[in-house]
Amino acid sequence: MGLWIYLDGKFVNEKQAKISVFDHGLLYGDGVFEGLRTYSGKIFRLDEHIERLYKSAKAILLEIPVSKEEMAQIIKKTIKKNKLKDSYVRVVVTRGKGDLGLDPRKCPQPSVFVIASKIKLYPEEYYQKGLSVVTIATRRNLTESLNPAIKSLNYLNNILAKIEATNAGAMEGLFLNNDGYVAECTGENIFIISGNFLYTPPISAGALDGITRDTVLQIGKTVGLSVSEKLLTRYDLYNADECFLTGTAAEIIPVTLIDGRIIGSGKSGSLTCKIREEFHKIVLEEGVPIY
Ligand code: PXG
Repeated sequence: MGLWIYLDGKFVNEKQAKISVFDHGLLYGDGVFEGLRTYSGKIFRLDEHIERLYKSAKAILLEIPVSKEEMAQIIKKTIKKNKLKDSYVRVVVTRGKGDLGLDPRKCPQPSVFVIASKIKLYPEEYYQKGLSVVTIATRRNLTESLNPAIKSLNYLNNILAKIEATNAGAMEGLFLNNDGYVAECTGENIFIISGNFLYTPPISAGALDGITRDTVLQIGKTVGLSVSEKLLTRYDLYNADECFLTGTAAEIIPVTLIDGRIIGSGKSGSLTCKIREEFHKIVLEEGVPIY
């Protein structure tokens, strides 16, 4: 049967879900996207994801052809149509079809599509033993060039980083910004715990304003940690008691090896485990019901 895909106002079977070779999303990476999760039939932080999508679009002067309310309905309908309860949802808005040439004015009609599918997580063992991370030579895009706060279809900076990490035999790559401070990983934000402090780099260091990141900052406070956004160096990471990554796909995953340095006990720290438990409670309690 295959999945039902929402594509420009219609539901089509995945085999029929096709985009033109003249779409500037494909030709130039000109477009924006979001990745959401549903847990037990509820969409986690739907409004926040929609807000971020429209902010990304505004930053690249792309007018999304449906309202935020319509977008919320489209997302819900796509999940329903595929009868999913625990899913990963990808929302994409491309610049649309246009003649060759960079100028976005060549593209009169942006395309919107939504894929609701199953999510593949890291194998469970990594949530216990943690990931190995290496610093990569490729620097995070300058905020003044292609701001990492924009979730654009142009993810080559991240893909190059992922390739470097894989080539180095690590599970994830750590991005530094052009000043040498820690920015984020290829598709996750990064946190450390030192004593009673929970730290993560500020968005201005070259990170995406992660929705899981925001949730974890709130959880940190409720579990009694002093939470702060601070510029971090690799030295801070190497000497942290605990380190973990956050993202919609990975949720909260410990990091136990960075550039060959064992972090903390070398397995998931107790506070990381606690934050993860709290996160799992929140995703089941909160969220917008689909059914
Ligand atoms: N940094 C970057 C560069 C990301 O792309 C995050 C941090 C975490 O943000 P959220 O809001 O998810 O906590 C991301 C998110 C995918 C996929 O399909 C990518 C992300 C999220 C979900 C799926 O590759 N990136």
